Amino acid sequence: MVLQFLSSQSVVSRETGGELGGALVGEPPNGAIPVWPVQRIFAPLLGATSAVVHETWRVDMPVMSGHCEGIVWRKAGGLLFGVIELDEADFKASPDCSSLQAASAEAYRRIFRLLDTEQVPHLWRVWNYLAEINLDTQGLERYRQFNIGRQDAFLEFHRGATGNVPAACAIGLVGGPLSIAFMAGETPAAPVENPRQVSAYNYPADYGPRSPTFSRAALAYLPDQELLFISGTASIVGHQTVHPGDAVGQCREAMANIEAVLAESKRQCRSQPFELGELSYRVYVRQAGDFPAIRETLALLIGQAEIVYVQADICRQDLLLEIEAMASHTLGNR
Ligand code: 3EB
Repeated sequence: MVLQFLSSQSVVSRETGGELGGALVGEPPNGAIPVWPVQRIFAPLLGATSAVVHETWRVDMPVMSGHCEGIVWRKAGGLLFGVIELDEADFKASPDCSSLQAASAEAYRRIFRLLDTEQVPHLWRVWNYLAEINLDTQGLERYRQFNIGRQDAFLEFHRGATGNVPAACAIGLVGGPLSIAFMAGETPAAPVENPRQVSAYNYPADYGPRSPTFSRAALAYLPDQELLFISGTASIVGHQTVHPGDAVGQCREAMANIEAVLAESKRQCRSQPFELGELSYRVYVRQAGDFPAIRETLALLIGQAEIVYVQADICRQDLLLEIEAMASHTLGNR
């Protein structure tokens, strides 16, 4: 089986076969949205010629569809892609647990139950979006509330919250539900960490009562394919934000981090080493005004790569951008 990632600025809501899932980034579309699991990321695109980008994961074999506890999912060849959207208003807050924390824990519990049932236990990559990520409510920033709920669910399902955790991103939107998309497999992914950064799951308590549960990158395997998922990567060295207020400085530092992750992945990967120029990128920019300088900086560093720019909030108030990326290699097994 071959897994393909496609990005399109034209409408692709008609099924042509093999669609596993995807994302729709930009303005809410006028037309129909696909019937396969699609994460809706309503945030302005920057520098794009269309108002919306459709990203699709496709395989060359029949897919199975299902829905369970609010998760819409599809599965093929030992691979499962799903999307869950939860409305925080459906979760009751208590003095020691905000509705976002409760919704986050519940979303992950449902995901873990589904993965156990469908026998694709290994979470490879998770895409997390929440409204007002930097807002303080009940005395705690919402991103930190999300981190408590997420970690609780990992521990409750005996998955551990360090080491073998998925690649991820956690991004703030203006409004909308808690939205989580995930890709999981029958076989475990190999986590990759960044020697320039403290592993996020070991961040000190200055960044919240519970550490974020994600790895810097993951190498995942299909029989004939090696996938590299690089998590949201920001201008953090050690555990500290560097270049506050300097979007170009943050952009260069984030790319230095991605290069460090690539160098680490080189030591672990089974195919040819992954290189900067072959990755597909999604870049989240906090302030639209920083976009031209960031685009220029990245053009010098990575040239002609495929880059989708999105205006969105990052999980620390002082971070101005975050860059995630992925790529796939064929394995020469046969
Ligand atoms: C960082 O390195 C920046 O909480 O899932 C990047 C990727 C970040 C994933 C997450 C957070 C997450 O800490 C923020």
